[in-house]
Amino acid sequence: MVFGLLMMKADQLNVVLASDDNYALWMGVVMFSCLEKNLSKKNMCFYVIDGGISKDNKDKIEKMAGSYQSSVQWITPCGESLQGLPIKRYGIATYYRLLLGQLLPQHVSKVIYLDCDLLIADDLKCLWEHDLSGHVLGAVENLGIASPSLNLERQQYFNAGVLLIDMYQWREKGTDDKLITVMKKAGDKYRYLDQDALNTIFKYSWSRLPLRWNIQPSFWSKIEKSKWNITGYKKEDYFLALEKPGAIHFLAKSKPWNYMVFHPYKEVYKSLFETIFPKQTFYKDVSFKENLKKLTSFGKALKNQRRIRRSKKIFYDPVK
Ligand SMILES: [Mn+2]
Repeated sequence: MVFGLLMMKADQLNVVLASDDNYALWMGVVMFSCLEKNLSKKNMCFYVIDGGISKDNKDKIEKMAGSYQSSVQWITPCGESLQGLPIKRYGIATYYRLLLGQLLPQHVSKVIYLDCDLLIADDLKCLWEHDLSGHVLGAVENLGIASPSLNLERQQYFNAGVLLIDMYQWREKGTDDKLITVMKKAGDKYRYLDQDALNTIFKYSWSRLPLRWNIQPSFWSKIEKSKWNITGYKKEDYFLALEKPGAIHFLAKSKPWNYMVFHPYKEVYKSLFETIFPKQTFYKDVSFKENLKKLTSFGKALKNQRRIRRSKKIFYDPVK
């Protein structure tokens, strides 16, 4: 019996996500792509920190996960410790990843944290088994710029959209409290809020994950301009990511559900969404007036179309 329990745990892969109702279905896409790519048949367990997801959306997500014999555990956060923190454009749910120590069940010793604006394109097992070499956390460098709020070299600043976390160490080091303390101390100073807080606490002490596990929008321009040398990754890392993408991150303004956004994976994302939630409308901003404002980004859009043609090797076939 005990042996059986141990076996079950060893084979379990924990994913943690956080969302409010606005992002619930986008989160559903992340979960669906995790399950579709779970070729190693790991027992995938989702912990969702629930920032007010409606019953209707929860049902949709549970139904989808259930069809893969996977379970979802909803965790209701108590917002007390977050009171008084600046929200900016992100919403309170962005802070939940700072409270993982107190929110996740104590027996959870390792997790993969995923943002809700991702598309998983490979088996998470490869990420799960990455050796953190004693570090609390693993992440991919932020390919854009380092946050102007921190005095940190660009190669040392990580993006917090995909994290591999040793929860045992996280708790032991009192990470929740440390993060909230620096966050409160910084007040309005942090441009990227919780990502800046994480970078402050884990400064020079994070493990660098392979680039393919967090492919950010500026990845494509770095490839085109051969500008990998300004980042901490090598040319080989970029080409491996192109060949074998792990997670596509639609960060900042590159959200695929915005009409005037062009991204090499936009169509793939859209077709996945329509497969999972056939009755839902995909675009959030189809009004003419709204899009007129965005016409200025049209040059950028054409450039991205060229990128799509060039990176023919990038594909994601949900049917396979
Ligand atoms: Mn994100």
